[in-house]
Amino acid sequence: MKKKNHSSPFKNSLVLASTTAFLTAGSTAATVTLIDSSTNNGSFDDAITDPGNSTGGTTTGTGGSGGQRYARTSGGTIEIPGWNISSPDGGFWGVNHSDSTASYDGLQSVVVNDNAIVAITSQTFTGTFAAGDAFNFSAAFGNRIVGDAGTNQVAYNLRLRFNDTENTQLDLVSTVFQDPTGSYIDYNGTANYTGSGATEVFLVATMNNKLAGAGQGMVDAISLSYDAIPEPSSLLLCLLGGLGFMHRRR
Ligand SMILES: [Ca+2]
Ligand SMILES: [Ca+2]
Repeated sequence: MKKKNHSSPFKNSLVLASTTAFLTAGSTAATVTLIDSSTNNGSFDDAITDPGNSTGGTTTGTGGSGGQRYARTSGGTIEIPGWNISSPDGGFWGVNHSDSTASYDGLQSVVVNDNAIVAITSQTFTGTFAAGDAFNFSAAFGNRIVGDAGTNQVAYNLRLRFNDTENTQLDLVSTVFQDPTGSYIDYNGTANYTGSGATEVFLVATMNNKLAGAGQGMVDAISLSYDAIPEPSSLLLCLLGGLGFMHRRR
């Protein structure tokens, strides 16, 4: 025998109304953009004027299509808008554009040549972060083949570091990229903050090109934003409001 459905269409409509109110309240938390192509130089394309601490082993100039080029071969730091770029052990690395495959977004990207590891550190962002806050990210990782028959491997990592007592770190991406054709790949995703009480966060991107092959690694088009979890008090008020609405209508 078929079970009788005791729910009336009217009651179902009340549940729907309550659910809609809940979702509306939850979505009012604004997305805060920390890095994208137009915020804090996520495309690495902002004009570079006399980057600090770029003496010694530095070559500067204009890339093949008009982008700027600041490269180093002896360690140190290149300071560009929004970022500090450093290499602990030399090699050839920097902000570069020399041909049509060297940038994913605009004219400039960060490049690491063979036998170098590069750390790309964002400026520090302040906020009030709570466990569960969602950090949304994307980046394009490039593999540019330079005379090595497509064997080049580059290890890429994006990591968030928070200033809480737990020293929370979130690994957003950790991967080794090898593409015999030379190309970019897109990464995007979301990671939830797991610590408590952080008031500052910054992003560290690293490229390790000491793996197989002598090509170049590149990173471009980094974006980072976060959505704060709704305050518990507002969730509770919303839930109570929904229940009260249902009660009045019964
Ligand atoms: Ca770019
Ligand atoms: Ca390599």
